[in-house]
Amino acid sequence: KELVFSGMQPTGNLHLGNYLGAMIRWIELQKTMECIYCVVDMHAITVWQDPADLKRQIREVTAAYLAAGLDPKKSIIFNQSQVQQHAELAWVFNCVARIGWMNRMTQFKEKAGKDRENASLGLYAYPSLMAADILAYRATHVPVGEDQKQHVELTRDIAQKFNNDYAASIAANGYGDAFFPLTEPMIQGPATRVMSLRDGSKKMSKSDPSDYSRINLTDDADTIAQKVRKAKTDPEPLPSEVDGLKGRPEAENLVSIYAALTGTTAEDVLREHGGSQFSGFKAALVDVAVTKLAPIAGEMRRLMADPGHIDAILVDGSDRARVIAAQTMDAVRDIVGFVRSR
Ligand code: AQP
Repeated sequence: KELVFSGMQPTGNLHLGNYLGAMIRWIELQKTMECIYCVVDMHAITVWQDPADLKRQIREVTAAYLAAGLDPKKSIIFNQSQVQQHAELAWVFNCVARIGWMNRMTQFKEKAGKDRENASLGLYAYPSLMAADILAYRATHVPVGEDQKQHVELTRDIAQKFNNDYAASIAANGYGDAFFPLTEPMIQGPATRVMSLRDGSKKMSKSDPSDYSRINLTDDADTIAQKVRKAKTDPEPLPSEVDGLKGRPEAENLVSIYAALTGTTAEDVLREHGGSQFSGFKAALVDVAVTKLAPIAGEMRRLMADPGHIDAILVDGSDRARVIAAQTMDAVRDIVGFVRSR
């Protein structure tokens, strides 16, 4: 059975990269597929989070999901820590995954930086928990931005090794040939890697110290306009063909953002704006960005005024998620050889 799973970390400052790289696709997918969208709070604490801030950020990410158009009646929306099977399955996967696999993860290298000895063990094991998030639901599709491709591939490696190592037990317990699916990453659309507005070689990120590097989902119209106006560009006008964007990462980034916001392609954008100076193109970009994002920010503010309502959605989503995850975990206990009384 096909099932979609994805999530975001409640680490503050949800930005245009999160929205265009992942969320915009999630909203489309919920129209035709069964979808589970998680606020991955256990991932968030792999780096220090102030407890009061974390609580607020969990509700803020949930509010962003809802404001952007995720429907809790259609999709399951919940926070990870309320479904304990994620942590349980992650432990089993820690014993399936190999240290050598983790050593190849580029996100760990980037996030741990030079002081690797001081990074949390959780940050190192992050991909194993992510595999558990996905496979607790035996999800077949994971819509993410380009930066998460390596982690979804690792999820497939873990699923494959589990299926191989336990093949005899999977069959003996009546679970067929393979227990876990080999999940597909869905990396689609014109903006799978949105770059920083200050530096076209760095991805737009929550943790960039410069707020001018990103457009936050909570930015008001004036702030969006200011950030777009200040965005780094080169002196040439826009090309009329996509080929002309080669070697011009900042121009390519703004064109991709425009295309993703308007549901078109870079070709379409250049057909309309090729030959324009950046001043004119940026003004058009501000218009489309404000049109798309201002209502989301407004709705987020409205939702954040009633945290009880957000919490109720998370409790309901967690209850629904737990039913599925518990079935998977019971089967995993049988397959691994744990004795269970219920
Ligand atoms: N710049 C981006 N372009 C496209 N997609 C992006 N995503 C993140 N940044 C971009 C996608 O957003 C989803 C959620 O990401 P996450 O919350 O798990 O954290 P992240 O990837 O670590 O996001 P950040 O903003 O880059 O956080 P920091 O600064 O803490 O590292 C994922 O689907 C991701 O691909």
